[in-house]
Amino acid sequence: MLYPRESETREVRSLDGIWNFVRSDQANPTQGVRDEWYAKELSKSRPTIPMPVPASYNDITTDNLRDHVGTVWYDRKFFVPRSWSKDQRIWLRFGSVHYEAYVWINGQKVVKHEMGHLPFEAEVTDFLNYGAENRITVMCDNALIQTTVPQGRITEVPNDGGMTIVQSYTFDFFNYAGIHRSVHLYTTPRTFIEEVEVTTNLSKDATVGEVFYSVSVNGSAANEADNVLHIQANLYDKEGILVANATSDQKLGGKLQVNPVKPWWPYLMHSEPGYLYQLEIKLLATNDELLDVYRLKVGIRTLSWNSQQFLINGKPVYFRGFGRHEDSDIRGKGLDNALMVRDFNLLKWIGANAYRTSHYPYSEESMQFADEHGIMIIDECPSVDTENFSQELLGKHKSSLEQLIHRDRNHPSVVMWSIANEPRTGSVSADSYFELVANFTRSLDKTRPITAAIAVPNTQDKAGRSLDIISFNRYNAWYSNAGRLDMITQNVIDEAIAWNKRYNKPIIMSEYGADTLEGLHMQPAYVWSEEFQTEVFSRHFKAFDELRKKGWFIGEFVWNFADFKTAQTYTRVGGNKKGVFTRARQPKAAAHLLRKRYFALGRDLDQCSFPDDLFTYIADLIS
Ligand code: GCB
Repeated sequence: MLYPRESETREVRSLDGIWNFVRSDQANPTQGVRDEWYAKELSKSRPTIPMPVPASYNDITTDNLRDHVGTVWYDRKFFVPRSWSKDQRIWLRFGSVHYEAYVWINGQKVVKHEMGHLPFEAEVTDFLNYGAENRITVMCDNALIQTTVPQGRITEVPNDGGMTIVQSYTFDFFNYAGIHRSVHLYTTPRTFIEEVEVTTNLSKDATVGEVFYSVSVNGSAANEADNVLHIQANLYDKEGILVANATSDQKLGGKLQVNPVKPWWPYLMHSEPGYLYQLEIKLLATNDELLDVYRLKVGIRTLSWNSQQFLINGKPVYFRGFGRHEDSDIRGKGLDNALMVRDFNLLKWIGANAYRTSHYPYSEESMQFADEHGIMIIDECPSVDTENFSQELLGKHKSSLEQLIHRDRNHPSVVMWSIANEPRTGSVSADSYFELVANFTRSLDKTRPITAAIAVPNTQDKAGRSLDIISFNRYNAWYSNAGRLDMITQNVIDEAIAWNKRYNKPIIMSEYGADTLEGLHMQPAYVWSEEFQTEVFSRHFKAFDELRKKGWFIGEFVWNFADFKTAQTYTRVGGNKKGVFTRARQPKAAAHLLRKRYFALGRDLDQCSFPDDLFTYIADLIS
């Protein structure tokens, strides 16, 4: 699915802003559908409150909307210009609604979509009033059950006043809900470019680059025998200079060659990381009439892997990064450009070259940003704590990967697919389940390796054989042997070796860390203090350096980039505090240590230079 972009043949309009909002009665979640609230303005059925889009709705009000379970409703009005009635199509596109969405335009149902964190769209050409006012209504359901991705449970339990509905889930982040990303209306010509798939290659000496593109076209002209559509593809460098072009003869795909090429490199692996070309795809009719134009950024790079290494452009990669969350005060999981740019500034400040989109796909805007800044992404689907493996769950799990790969396959920053976080891979049914999920993923994209972040002991795991790279999560000195800093280094070494021995594949430690309350200081280190987090990191670094010598240990990912909100439990003080940064995106003490390590690794492995302020002057004697 293509990101909505303007061009000489396309217009894009945002529907972001303040919408009207109604919550359904928890005990009666389908009432709005039965009573057809979508048939007229919501305010005619129920009192509405203002609700920002994009944002999670949970933390906006001062009442208990935070813990609402079930359906909520949004609506707003918008104008469609008269000029849009001309010979073209109009599309309505949501960047994401969590978890399930039903959408009506002027009272007519146009689309239903299940799965948070992923875009969906519908053609609304025939539903709109042109040169007039229109109404969009959205019903969003946040209920998670055993066959949703991720899974949860809805139970009815007694409370002080009678019975109430409770949502529970085992995953460790708040089930924020609502219209999380932007809503767009956009136009395309009647016959238009529907999909573009790009893959790239480099010559052995990395001087010549190849861009393979394949286009799918939708529209009546595509089916007319006498109208042989073709593609003109132009590739421009960063300065806007045309460096390659091709006209495909009666085909909707082809190859561009760039010589000399500037490959896409990760941050700190090269002096010019994140180099992007612009690919211009022009759809032409037989008579060379221009039907549609779509432009996208392309990074030219290769990925390869074997039983020991993961390589980019032929060079072994050592990942130094984070598990993260899309999470912030007030807006929850709502897209926020200020937060996104701040986060990338912090990632670069700290010298990270990668993150995992734990535990669901992140915004398309952040994927584009990662391309531009050379941050490698392990792209995770929304399957967390996967258990009770059923056919229905399998179908939805596969669908989440299909949607994810279609959305993200053209991003050079995406270097790996993660098919689950901490699935219960000790159970017998996990074996065939993950084989099916991994094979399905491979059938959609063979150019990237597959991983999953596993937490069961390696002796019990049944998924690793289906993966290309093994990632494991472990909390030494926290969930096991709490406070025992002397029980980290050897345990990490032993466990990584055991994983490698069992599967003979590259190994990543995809989570480690300790909850840390900003401002709590204790010497000697004590759990929850800043000193403790710093020590926990340092003991892990020691293990990682031992493991790096073995050749198959390829990365370290701290849990977590920033503090984030979770469900309420007695183990969480205002949320999960394992952030290296606070929820307000300020560094804790351990951030300064991590920064020194990540830059030291960058200098050692990739010859990057140190930032001037990496070390604080102490005395002439020490440098
Ligand atoms: C994990 C999970 C992550 C949690 C983390 C923790 O293993 O993958 O979602 O937040 O542990 O802090 O407990």
